[in-house]
Amino acid sequence: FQVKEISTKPFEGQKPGTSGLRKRVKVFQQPHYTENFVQAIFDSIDAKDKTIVIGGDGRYFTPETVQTILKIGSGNGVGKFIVGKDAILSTPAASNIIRKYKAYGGILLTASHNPGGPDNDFGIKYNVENGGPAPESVTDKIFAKTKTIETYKIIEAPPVDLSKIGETSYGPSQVSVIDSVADYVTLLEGIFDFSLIRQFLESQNEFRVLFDGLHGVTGPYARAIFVGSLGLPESSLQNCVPLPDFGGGHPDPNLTYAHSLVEVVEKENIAFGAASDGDGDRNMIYGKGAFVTPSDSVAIIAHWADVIPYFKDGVKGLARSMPTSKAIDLVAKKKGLEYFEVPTGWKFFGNLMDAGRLSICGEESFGTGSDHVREKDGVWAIVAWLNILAAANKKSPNKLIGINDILLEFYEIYGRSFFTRYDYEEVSSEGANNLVKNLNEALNTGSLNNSVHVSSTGDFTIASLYNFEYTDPIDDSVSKNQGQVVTFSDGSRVVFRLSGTGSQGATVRVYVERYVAPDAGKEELTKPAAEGLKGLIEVALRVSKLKEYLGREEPTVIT
Ligand code: VG1
Ligand code: CO
Repeated sequence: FQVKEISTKPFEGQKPGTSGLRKRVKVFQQPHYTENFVQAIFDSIDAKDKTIVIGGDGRYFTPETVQTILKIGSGNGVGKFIVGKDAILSTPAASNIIRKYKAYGGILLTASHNPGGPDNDFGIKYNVENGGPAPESVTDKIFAKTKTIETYKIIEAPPVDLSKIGETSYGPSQVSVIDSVADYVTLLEGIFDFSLIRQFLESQNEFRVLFDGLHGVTGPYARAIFVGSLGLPESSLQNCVPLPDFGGGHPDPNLTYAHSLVEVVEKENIAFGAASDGDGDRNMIYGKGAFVTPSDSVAIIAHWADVIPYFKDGVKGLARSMPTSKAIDLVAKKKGLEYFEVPTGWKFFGNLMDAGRLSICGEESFGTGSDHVREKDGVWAIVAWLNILAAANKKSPNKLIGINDILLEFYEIYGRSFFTRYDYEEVSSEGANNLVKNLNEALNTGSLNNSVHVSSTGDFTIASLYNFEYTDPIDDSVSKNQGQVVTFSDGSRVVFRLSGTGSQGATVRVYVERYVAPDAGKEELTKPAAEGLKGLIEVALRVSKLKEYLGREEPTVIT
C-alpha cells in the first residue's frame, strides 16, 4: 500500500482546551483543517503497529472524520483500529474499550454538551493508554505540531462500512467494528448490585424512574441498562434516539437545558429523574421537588460507597476539581481518607487513579465518576444513585426513602455546602481579560484583604485572594493560573475562571460556595441554594465589578 504525503500549511488556534479541540463544524470542514489536527496527534504519539480506538457521540461531521482518521492513522502505521458501530462510543464507554482491549490510545469525536449540526460544534479529543484524556504534556505537544505541520500522510482506500460489526483489513491496518454498548453493560453489571436495584424497583410502584438522553449518545446505553438489565418499562426513557444535531437541543444535563426532563418529572410526580449529556459523561439527578447538585452528588456517593459492590474492599481516596464544593472533603475527613483538589478537567484525576490513590471524584459541572474508567460517567452516576436508594430503602422497609431524604440525612451529618455557578457565555475576550486583570491586581496588592462587604443577608469579610496552581503529586507537573479564588472569613468562597471548552468568544464562570453547619437546623439546611447564597452572590459581583467589565446584567446560565 502506498502512503501519500499531502502538503499543507498550519492553521492558527488548534489548541486543545479543557477537553480536546472544539470548534464550529464549519471550521473543521475547511480543507486540510481536520487532517492537520489528526496528523498532529499521530506526530505526538508513537502509534506504529499499535491499536487505536475511535468513537464519539455521533454528532454531525462524525462519519466523514472517522474515515479521515482511518486514512491518516493507517498512513502513519497504526496496526489496528477498534471502532464503535456507526462510530458511536460514549466517552466513558470509549475509555473502557481502551482499557479493556489494552489499546494504545483513542480518538473521541465529540464536543460533549455543545450543540451539534452544520452550524454548531464539533470536537476531537485524544485519550491515552489508561483510557483518560491526554495530559497537558501530550496536548501541548499536539498544539506545537499544529504550528509547524507541513504534510500529512494518508493511504488511499475505499471508506470502511461502519454499520457492520466485524473485522476487515484496511490497507496495511486492521479495522474491527464492535458493538458500542455490550462491553459497557458488562462493566456496570460488575460494579453495582443490579439484583438489589431490580428488587427495589419491582417492589415500589410509587418510585417511578425517567431517563432523558437529550438525543445524545447515551440512549442505547440507557435502554440496555435501565430496560434490559434493570427491567424498567420502555416508558422510563425519553429522547433516547441519538441524533446528529441532538434534535436541535443543547444536550447538557442541567436545570436550564434539560427542561424536557424537568417538566415531565414535575408534571408526572416522578421520584427519580436523570439526564446525560451529548457524549454521556455528565449526569443530572432530579426527582419531583428534589435537585441534587453535582458537588453534593459525588459527596453522597462517597458517603454511601460501601453499598456499592465495586467498593467492597474500601475506597482509596476522594477528589474534586477546585471549583467544586468542599462537601466531599468532609466525607474524606470523616472516613479518614486521603483527598485531593485538582484543576478543572477530568485529565487531572487520571494519575491519582493510576497510582491507586483515588476511587471516587467529581466536578461541579455535572461530572461524577470513579476509577472504573478514566472519564466521568453519566450512566454510572445514575445507577450509583439507584443503588444507594435501593440500599437505603432496604434498611427502611416501612417508609419510602427518596432523593430528598438522602440529601437531608447527609446535611444533618456533614452540614451543607450551598453551591451555584453563574456562566457568562460568549462575552468579549477583552472584558473577560480585564476582569481577570483587576482580580490579579487585588491579589498582588492585597487591597481587598480583610475588607468588609455588606449584603442583603449580612456582612462578608474577605480573608484572602489567590490564583489556584496545582502540582501533580504523581509526576510533579505544574498547572498554573487555574482560577482566582476569593475566600471569606466564614469559610465561604467565590471562584472566577475562564472556560476552556467554548468555541466562540470567552465564557466567564463564577462559582459561589457557602457552608452551613449541621446544627443550623432543617429549615436552614434545606433552603433553595439561591436563598442560601443571595448575599454572597451580591458581594461576588460587586467586588469583581463583573457587570462593568462584561457588560452583562444577568448570567446566561445558572447551575
Ligand atoms: C467544562 C467544565 C469542566 C469539564 C469540561 C468538560 O470546562 O467546567 O468541569 O471537565 O467542561 O466536560 P470549562 O473549561 O468550559 O469550564 V465535557 O462533558 O465537555 O467533556
Ligand atoms: Co460531556
